[in-house]
Amino acid sequence: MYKNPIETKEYKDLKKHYNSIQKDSIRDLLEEKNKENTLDNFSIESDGILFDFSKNLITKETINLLVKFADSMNLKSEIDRMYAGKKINKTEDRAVLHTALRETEDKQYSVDGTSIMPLIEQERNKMKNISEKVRLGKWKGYGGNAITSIVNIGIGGSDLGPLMATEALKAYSDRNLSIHYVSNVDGSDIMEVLAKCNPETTLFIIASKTFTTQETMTNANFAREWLVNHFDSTEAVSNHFLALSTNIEAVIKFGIDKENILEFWDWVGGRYSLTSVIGLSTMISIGYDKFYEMLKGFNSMDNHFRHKPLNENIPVLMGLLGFWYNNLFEFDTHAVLPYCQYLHRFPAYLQQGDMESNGKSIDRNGNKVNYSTGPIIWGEPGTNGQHAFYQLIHQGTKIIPSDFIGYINPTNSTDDHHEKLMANYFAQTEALAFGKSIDELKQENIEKELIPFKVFEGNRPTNTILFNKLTPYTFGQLISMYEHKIFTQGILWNIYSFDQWGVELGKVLAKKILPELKYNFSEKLQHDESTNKLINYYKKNRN
Ligand code: G6Q
Repeated sequence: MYKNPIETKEYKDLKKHYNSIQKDSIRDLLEEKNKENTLDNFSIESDGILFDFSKNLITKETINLLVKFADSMNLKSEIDRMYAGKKINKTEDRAVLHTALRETEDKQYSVDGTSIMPLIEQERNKMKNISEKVRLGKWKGYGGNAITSIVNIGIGGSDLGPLMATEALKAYSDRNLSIHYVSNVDGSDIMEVLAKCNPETTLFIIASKTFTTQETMTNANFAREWLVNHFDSTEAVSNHFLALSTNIEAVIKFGIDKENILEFWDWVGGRYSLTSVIGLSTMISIGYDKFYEMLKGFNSMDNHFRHKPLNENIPVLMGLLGFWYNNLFEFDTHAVLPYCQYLHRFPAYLQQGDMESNGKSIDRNGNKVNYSTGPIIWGEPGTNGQHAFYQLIHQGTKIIPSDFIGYINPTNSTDDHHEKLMANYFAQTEALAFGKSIDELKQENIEKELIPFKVFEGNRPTNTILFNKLTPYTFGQLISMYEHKIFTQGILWNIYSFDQWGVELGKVLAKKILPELKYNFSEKLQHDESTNKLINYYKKNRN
């Protein structure tokens, strides 16, 4: 039996502590009441990352109690169980070993008593060979032309990770190659991408763990037809199609050559698969060496998470602070705000990582939970978000704890863009924490009637995450950091973070309705009245 978190003594102690400090402000906590709360107590520097959590509604005692709570939920031994290859994804009877994918030293990871390191190395070498061949112009299409466009067809975990990473690391990419991503079963997605591609020079990567996903298979078949029509030969498929999958049989059935299949395994979850062969499009874009550098960054943070004591452990502290706000203050959402244009898809990626992992309401004992679990994750890059939704974060009725991610050195040297970007970055967390008081406004001679509208209460919690520069290495550290935050919270909430039955249901339901949408389907619809009516309206008006 796993413990119900809110029935532990440690949670109750936390709750008592919350009751005693909940009315305090960040300003008081940081500046006045508790002089021992110096920045040193609330920031961690590790392998080039500064994680500053001083602008939170916490005292040192909060952190002590949160860490004790994590201990009571056996966080440390659960981390060890993951690394030991135990089948912690119980409802799917699978181990969870994405950390092995970025192991750069010769550590032994095994599943069911068999080492998985040789498998990982074998596939990584295949990725290396393919990406080098493409990047050197040696991968030729059926007509003898070098490949210049890569189209990754996949969805969810087989799309968001490589897409986000390729965008994030664009500055390190080979600009002679264009990398595209098709995910949606809205045909406009693939049509717009194909319009930019020449069949002679296009390589399709079909990325699907199961190789049965409706969206991906529809787009893959469409792409295949587009290519075969052009060359008027099915033989062309071997020069233009690769597959990344765990389902080798289905790939072969689709018609992709065995040597063009890169494999991964059921102990790699879709949303944790970026460092598996699913990252091939990113490797083609930035090259093997940079990809390997990225893996090292991942590995550095993996080791930090695995070995650091809980109170010095960045992902653990992020997870605990999230728990503090989610379960004690009952704040429902969490914003992730990268001050970095290259990370513009990071919030979307994290939405899947976090919400698909911890959006659960059944605990590991199979019981419905009686407490809140995963928050709503959202965000946009700064400063764009400042001109859109920050109004609500500053002055709305909802409190939204936020992560501010920034880089000390810019990727591109321009005039003073970067100082302006970072001035905003620092100013926002300052304003969110300390606000603007009536007295300050009076001192600024603001008209009396306008003062209430211009008051900022402040007291909005933020984390400041500062890296030296966006490189493949620091990018790896960042992603791993959030992956382990998600793991931590799953343990604190006593839920299974690595299954996704909610996603599976959608896959089944859509398959049932599909034949009913055909014009010649004449049987009586068997849905509820609302759905029947909508389907009939659709069919009546479909050209
Ligand atoms: C990820 C989820 C889900 C999955 C997609 C695509 O963790 O399981 O997002 O990645 O549904 O699945 P396939 O890779 O099997 O096509």
